[in-house]
Amino acid sequence: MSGGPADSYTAVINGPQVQTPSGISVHDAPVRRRPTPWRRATPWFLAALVVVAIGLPTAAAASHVIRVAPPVGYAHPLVNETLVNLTDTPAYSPAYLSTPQNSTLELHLVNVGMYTHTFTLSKIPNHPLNTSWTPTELDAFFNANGSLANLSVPAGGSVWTNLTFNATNSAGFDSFEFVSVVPYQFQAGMRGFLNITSTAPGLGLEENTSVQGSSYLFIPDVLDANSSHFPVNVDVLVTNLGDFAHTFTVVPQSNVSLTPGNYSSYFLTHPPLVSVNVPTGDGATVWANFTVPASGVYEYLCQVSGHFAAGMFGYLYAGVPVPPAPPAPSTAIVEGWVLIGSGILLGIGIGVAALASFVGRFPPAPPSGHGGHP
Ligand SMILES: [Cu+2]
Repeated sequence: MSGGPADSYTAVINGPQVQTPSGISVHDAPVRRRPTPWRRATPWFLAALVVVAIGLPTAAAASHVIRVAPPVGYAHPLVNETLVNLTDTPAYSPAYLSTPQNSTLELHLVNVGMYTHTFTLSKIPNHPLNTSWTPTELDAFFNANGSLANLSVPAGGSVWTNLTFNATNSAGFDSFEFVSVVPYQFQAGMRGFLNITSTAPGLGLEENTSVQGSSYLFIPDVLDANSSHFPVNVDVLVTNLGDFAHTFTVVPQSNVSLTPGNYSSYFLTHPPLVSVNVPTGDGATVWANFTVPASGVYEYLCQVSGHFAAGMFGYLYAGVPVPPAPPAPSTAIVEGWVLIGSGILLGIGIGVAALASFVGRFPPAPPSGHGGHP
């Protein structure tokens, strides 16, 4: 960006010299070609332009990030028409999709970032891709195995696609990984999973959560089992995003909040609705299929020693509304300061330019030995 102004700067200085008629004596030239005040201020305007050039994209990026902040932590309802945002994090939001077998999933892919992303869906079910692969190795995998979808979505772009899952490409409880094959986006975490449920639409509910071993979290830590009839069957696909073993254990009574100190003794007399061991290994999955007896809020947690205390729990909202998503204040505050900083940079640039143009109005002191008179 700074190349443009620098080029025009050179043209302004060189122009009069190039056009100087050959008949004019050399010592006349400095007097006749003395820069006008505005031309003298040109370098300062260019300096201000550089400051502006630095400040503007930063400000744009900051406001952009605020706009695309994904609603982390909340489950999506089971629908066949699904909106997926592609962000510069880089990430998919949501990263977990589901559709019943023998259904068509209408995907609306919206790139809310400033970089191109792809939605590339692996053809091989239940086969997590290796995040330590290089971009070349990732390309080699898709070249060798093909893909169910491979869509490039440009910055600000929007693409619709229909994906049909039947006995040909999905035999049942399958999970297909989707990634961005733009170099280093998959490696930076741009991956998600499309899960095929065997639950017929309308007969039950299906949700997804994943466990993150490194920071002891369920993502999301809120599941929405939006049903009007009870009891209802709920299927939760749990995906391990880390290397540690975990459990997905649902408290049998609604509106009971256990603590790390009392959950073990509580479960002795109140067996969980379900408790599944989440297999170790990044991308490993297990289904938790259970029946929710009545509406209410059901806590779920990990029973591995120390994990609950470290924050590994969440809540399943069954037939009751999920509370609104909390804002993400930390990033907003940081980005607010970036905006303010950019504004200050812009102000300094304008101030420098104004001052320089004012100072530039005064002619320089005449050189010694050369009077202004002939
Ligand atoms: Cu755990």
